[in-house]
Amino acid sequence: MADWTAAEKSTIAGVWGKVNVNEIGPQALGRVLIVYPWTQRYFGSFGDLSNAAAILGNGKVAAHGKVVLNALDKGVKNMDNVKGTYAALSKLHCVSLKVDPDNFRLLADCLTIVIATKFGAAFTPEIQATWQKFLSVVVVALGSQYF
Ligand code: HEG
Repeated sequence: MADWTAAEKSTIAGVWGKVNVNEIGPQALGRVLIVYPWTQRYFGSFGDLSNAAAILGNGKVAAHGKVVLNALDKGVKNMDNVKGTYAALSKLHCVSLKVDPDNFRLLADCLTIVIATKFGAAFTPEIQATWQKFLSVVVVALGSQYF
């Protein structure tokens, strides 16, 4: 899939090392559900998603945000085989969960925004570029079993 330079790998490891999954995961998924409300259709069993405060205070959203970011950890640790790492998860989202793969990009973008807000000036444009390259590869990998 993608070839990574040592500098890119180090940048990704650096960003990821500063991400608290338990904090950023809930915020990123919460932001997706608020900014793109149609994504709520996949989480019908999660209870109250009726407004931003309800979403950000929803324990099931928080728990699932952590699950998603813990899955991202696998990609960070397997940067040379991101596609293989997410093959089964892609199939699950396609066949069982029936998640429109466009939504992976939305989640990636919200995650970047949450990280940028948290890191501030330390999240330079160069770091952002490498980080978004990595997330793009993850998004493509998660969509790879759809066709
Ligand atoms: Mg998905 C379940 C990872 C985006 C909707 N997601 C899961 C699970 C993982 C995961 C690890 C648990 C799988 C299992 O039970 O074996 N999701 C994951 C990643 C990303 C992502 C890594 C993107 C980076 N997911 C995503 C998006 C949506 C979505 C954008 C919908 C808008 N995921 C979804 C749903 C479930 C999972 C509805 C089942 C949740 C449940 O019922 O607990």
